[in-house]
Amino acid sequence: MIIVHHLNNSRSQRVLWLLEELGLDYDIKRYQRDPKTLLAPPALREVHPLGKSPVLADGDVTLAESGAIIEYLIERHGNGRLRPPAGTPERVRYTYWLHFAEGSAMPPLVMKLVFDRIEKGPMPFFVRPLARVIAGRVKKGFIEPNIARQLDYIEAELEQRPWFAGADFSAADIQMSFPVEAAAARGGLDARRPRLMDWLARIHAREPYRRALERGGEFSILT
Ligand SMILES: N[C@@H](CCC(=O)N[C@@H](CS)C(=O)NCC(=O)O)C(=O)O
Repeated sequence: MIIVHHLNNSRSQRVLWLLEELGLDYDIKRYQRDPKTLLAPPALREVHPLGKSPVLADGDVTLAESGAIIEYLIERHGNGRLRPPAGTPERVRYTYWLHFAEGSAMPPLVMKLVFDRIEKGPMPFFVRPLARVIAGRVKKGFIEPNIARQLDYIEAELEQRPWFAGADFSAADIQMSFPVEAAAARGGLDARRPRLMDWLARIHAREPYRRALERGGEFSILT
């Protein structure tokens, strides 16, 4: 039996969605974020030393890192589904977006979350003005321009094809869902980028996406 070690409001939602798309049986082992720190509970470190979610267990395989989990599930249980054939331009794009999601798209979005919290979070009153100035400069000078450039780029790509790899929905769309949802929640993605908004509406309308939400429980992107 496949087991997903699933943290509320986290990237492991993508793994549930892929499992629903593939119609596979699985169990969920649930973990709750600490309400103050938002970190995963120490119990997750008993499953994988880094204590992050998702972690997948399938027989004697225990695997972390959502991109690796997606590649593993597609290879082991996909039977050719949700991945374009090798040697095609679609496959090259599939691989690219599968890596882009965590390698390029997420870092500035995580920085946005951290620096927003520095700006708003509790701290001694005498440090607050300085912390706000520094956070504001890093956001304006580095984080926000990077997010905007990435969103413009993705928007332009989606003008050329309906799904990330090409004409067909693939697991690359599943992997890209977290950064796009995170950009909508915290990075300024809105109707000014209509292709991205349309892509979001299309993934939200998929039956397996909805089923994964029902099984996974609470899912909202941290802001
Ligand atoms: N690149 C990793 C990131 C894993 C990660 O940072 N997961 C977050 C949830 S979205 C987490 O476990 N956060 C809780 C913590 O760091 O304690 C992946 O794609 O799986």
